[in-house]
Amino acid sequence: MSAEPLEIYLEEQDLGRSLREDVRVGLTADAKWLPPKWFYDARGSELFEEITRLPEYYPTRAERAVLAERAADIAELTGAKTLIELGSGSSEKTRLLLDAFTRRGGLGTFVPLDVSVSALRQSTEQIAQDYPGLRVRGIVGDFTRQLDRLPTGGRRLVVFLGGTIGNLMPAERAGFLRAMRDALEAGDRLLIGTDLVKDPGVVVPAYDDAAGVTAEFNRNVLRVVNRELGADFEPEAFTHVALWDAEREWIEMRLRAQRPMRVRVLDLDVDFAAGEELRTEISAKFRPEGIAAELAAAGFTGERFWTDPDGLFGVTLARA
Ligand code: AVJ
Repeated sequence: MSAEPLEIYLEEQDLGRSLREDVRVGLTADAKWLPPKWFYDARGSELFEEITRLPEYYPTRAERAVLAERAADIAELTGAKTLIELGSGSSEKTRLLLDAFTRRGGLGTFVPLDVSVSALRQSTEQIAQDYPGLRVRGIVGDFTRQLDRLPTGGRRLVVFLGGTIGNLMPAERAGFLRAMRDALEAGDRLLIGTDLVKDPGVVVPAYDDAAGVTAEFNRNVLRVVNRELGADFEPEAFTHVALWDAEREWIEMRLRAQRPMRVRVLDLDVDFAAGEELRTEISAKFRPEGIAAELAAAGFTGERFWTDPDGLFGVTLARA
C-alpha cells in the first residue's frame, strides 16, 4: 500500500514567514541566536542521519536499545489505535514500535509529523510499503504549533523521540507539554525520549565529533538562510563550538565568527565582531526526577521510566 498524500500544514509561505521572523529576532538580539529547526533542509536531515551513526553520538543507539527492549510492553500498556510521531525524521527507531504493534494487532494508523518534506516523503512511502494494512498519514508541520491538528478519536500514543524535547528552551518546553496534554484525552499516552545528565566528557564529543559532521550540520543553518533569504553568510568563516553549561545542564552549539564580518540578510546589516558567537541549539540533558516533575506539572501521570543498560538515555511513558 502507498502512503496517503502528505498533509501540509506548513505551506512554503508559512515556512518563509517564520524563518524571516526568526532571523529578524535572533540576529538583531544582543546575544545572537537562531532556532535549531532550520538545520533540517534535505542536506541537514542527511547530515543529522550521519550524526546518528557516529561513534561519539550515543543517544540514538541508547534510545534504540531501550525501544528494542520495551516495544512489546509499550504496545501492551498503551493498546494504541493511532501512533503519532512528532519530529519523526526518518522514523527509523519507530519501526521497533510498529513491529511490536504489528505483532500485537490493533494499531490502525501511523501519523508522522515533521518540518522536513524530504524526510517525510521518504519515510512515509517506505513505511507504507513495509507495513501493509497500516494507514500512513504524513503531516508536514511544526510540532510546537500543530498540536491542535492531530487526528482525534481512538486510543492515541504520541511519541516524541531522540531527546528533541531538549532542543526547546525550558519555558517553551513547559508550554509544549501543557499544549500536548490539552490536545490529548484522558487515557491517551505520551512516550518521550530524553538524554540523561552524565559526564561532560561523554556528552561534549557527541556534539563535537572528530570527523566534523556536527560542525557541518551546525554550519548548514547558515546555508539554509543564504538560500531561503538570499543572505551572504560565509559558512566556512564560522567555527563550530559545542559547550557544556554545567548549571543549566545543557549542551549549547554555537557558530563563532573567525573575523569581523558584515552579513546582509533581509533588510538588515548584521555585524559580527571577531570571535562573536551565534547560538544555534541547546540540547538539554535530564534527570529522572526532573522529567517526572515536568510531566506532572503539565498534567501527565508518569507510568514507566526505562533506560538503556548504560543509563545514558531515558524513555518515559506517561498517561494523559
Ligand atoms: C534532534 C535532539 C536528536 O539535540 O542531540 C545532534 C540534534 N544536534 N547533534 C540532539 C543534534 C547536534 C539532536 N536531536
